[in-house]
Amino acid sequence: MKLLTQDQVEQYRRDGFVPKVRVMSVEQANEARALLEDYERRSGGPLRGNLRHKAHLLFPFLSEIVRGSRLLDAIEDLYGPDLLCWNTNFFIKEARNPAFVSWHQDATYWGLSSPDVVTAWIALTPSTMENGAMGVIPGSHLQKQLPHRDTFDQNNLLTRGQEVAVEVEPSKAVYFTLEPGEASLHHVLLVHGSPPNPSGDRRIGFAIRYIPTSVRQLHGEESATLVRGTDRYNYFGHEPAPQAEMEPRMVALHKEIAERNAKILYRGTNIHSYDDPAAKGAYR
Ligand SMILES: O=C(O)CCC(=O)C(=O)O
Repeated sequence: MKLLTQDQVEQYRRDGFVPKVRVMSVEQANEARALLEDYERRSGGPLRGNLRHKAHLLFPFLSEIVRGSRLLDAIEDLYGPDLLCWNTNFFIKEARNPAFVSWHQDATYWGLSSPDVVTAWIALTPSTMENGAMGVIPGSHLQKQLPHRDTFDQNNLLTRGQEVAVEVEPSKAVYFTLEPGEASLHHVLLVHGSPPNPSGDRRIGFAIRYIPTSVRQLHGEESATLVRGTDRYNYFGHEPAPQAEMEPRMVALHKEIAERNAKILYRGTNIHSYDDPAAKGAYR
């Protein structure tokens, strides 16, 4: 075991999550928030559309976070030494804002060949009961894939506003309270969601999706970032690391990659891109 305890690994297998692991110092997380907000100020506002996805291809500070050795030690304890970062997504809830995340399983539209997929949700601000912390239904990952319905709710942070189409008992939920630099880890089939943020400050989560290299995309060509070990399968094209913020070659590559990924996530709808006006989610 490299970072997690045996109990934490057992909890992940049994309950579908590890509620808290420190993966960065508070100072490093505060610095990451400052860099994000500095960019937002210079570019005229909160990250929108495509830029909320795979931003680790555009910003060196995020590229370093996805490759963080403490974080990867925890992921290796769950899925072995050969690891890809398949995706990253910012979940930013602005202060006093109705944006929320409906109860859902991540696996529903991701198109991956196996449920060996874990999210490290890193807090770049405190995440608390007051500002819309994420809640999960323990053990729900053992039910396999559940049916979902798309709502395209304006205030839903998910791409299709998808929600699980079976009764969820909110009283069973466990909420993750995190300080900056702490992460929760959750399984791709775990039912989870989060309420709005009525507080006076933003709640920022950076969600990193990791897979072992043996996992494939079933619905088209995709790329991923090799973050540890060797890729003996080569199911995904390998993504380069950015050397500077918004390098033109990376901006072009990121656009292509995000559009390909959006086509997979929005398959079966008329939407083809995160920036499509018909994608009504709060990501826009
Ligand atoms: O940020 C949230 O509250 C929800 C995040 C989420 O749904 C995810 O990371 O899969």
